[in-house]
Amino acid sequence: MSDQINSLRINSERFKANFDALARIGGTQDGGVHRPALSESHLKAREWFKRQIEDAGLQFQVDTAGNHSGVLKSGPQNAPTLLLGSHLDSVPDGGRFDGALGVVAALEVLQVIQETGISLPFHLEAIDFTDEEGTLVGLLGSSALAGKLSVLDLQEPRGGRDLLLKCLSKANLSENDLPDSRRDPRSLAGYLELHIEQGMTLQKAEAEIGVVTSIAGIGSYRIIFLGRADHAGTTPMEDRLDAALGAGAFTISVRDITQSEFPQCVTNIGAINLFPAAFNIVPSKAVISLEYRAPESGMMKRLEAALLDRANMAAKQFKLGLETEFLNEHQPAPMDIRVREAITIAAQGLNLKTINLSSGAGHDAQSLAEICPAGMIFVPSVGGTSHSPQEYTKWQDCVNGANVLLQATLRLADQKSS
Ligand code: HGY
Ligand code: MN
Ligand code: MN
Repeated sequence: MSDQINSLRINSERFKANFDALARIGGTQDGGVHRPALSESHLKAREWFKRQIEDAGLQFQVDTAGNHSGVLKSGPQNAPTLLLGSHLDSVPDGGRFDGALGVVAALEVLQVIQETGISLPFHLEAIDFTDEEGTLVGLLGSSALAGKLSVLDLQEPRGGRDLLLKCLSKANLSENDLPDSRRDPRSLAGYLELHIEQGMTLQKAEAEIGVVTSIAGIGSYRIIFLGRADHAGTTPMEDRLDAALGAGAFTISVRDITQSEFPQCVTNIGAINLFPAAFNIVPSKAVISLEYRAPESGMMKRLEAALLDRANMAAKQFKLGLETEFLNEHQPAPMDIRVREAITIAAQGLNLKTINLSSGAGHDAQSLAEICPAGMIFVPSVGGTSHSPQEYTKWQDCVNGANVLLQATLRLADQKSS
């Protein structure tokens, strides 16, 4: 590649101005953001993204899954498209870097390529995927684009069916049209995503860039223990059918079995809701939100079976009924070796230290990896903190990541042309 191309860098003032402007949309006191998928603040962030796209003279488009994009026709007429992007939605009271950094960096890369007028063997598209975080379904927009959204995903969504339908209609989307956002894999040259690591590996290794090797699979269940409502004052302890006991015993045993038998996996009980939820009533129902993650499908299946077995044991121990609702599962995804190479060479060209690492966090890249060559660039999270207002990445690391995204795009173009 020519020296002119090798020396191309992002416009860091514009990049920072855009990042800071976005962080103010749904911004919270302590420097985080609250932009749950299709909430008012998320829709405002999408409006902002659309304005940036149009002001930059890029072509705006939105598909039937609500994925918002800016397109730069940088290739020949029928060329495929290289997608660059991430997600503008956040977890409740989350951080301002998760997802947002990748979308703003993608926009910046398209603007630099547009300004320099370089022709590439593919078009470029900066994309914001709907509901990456699973407020509604999880990887909703990217699964739909990859043609992987199942009916079950929509019947038993993580956020509940009412919330899904309410939010879809607020965003003028309809569940029946979601699958129409599917892209023909032949129309895609690949997918690149810049993202914060959300862990400590880069910081511990004192590396500036992480080249992601694979993304963990994620499964979700609703686990329901059923007991009997009784008077909390007059019912002897030994006669109670207390759903809270089942939930408590299950919570502890989930942690125990994960650490003892599945050390490469993680599990999380993110919510326990008791009903009728009164001080003076023995809880008749406990509804648990369970998530489990594994680096490999076989291990994920074994972990799922072990967790359901523990739920049965907890129910038996306290003479409770048990209902288990499978919600959804995203398979572990290896990243494409040639995309990893492009990222590594790009980072080395910028004299940045890289390490290879797997991702415990889920990402839209794991949907895209099912239909095209996908890769991810990580930058360090200070203290590994994420999904929290304390999430922080040094600005120089953000600029490094965006420059690697730019240079990796150019290297993929080089690979494709040779
Ligand atoms: O939950 C995750 O791993 C991602 O942040 N959505
Ligand atoms: Mn994310
Ligand atoms: Mn996240």
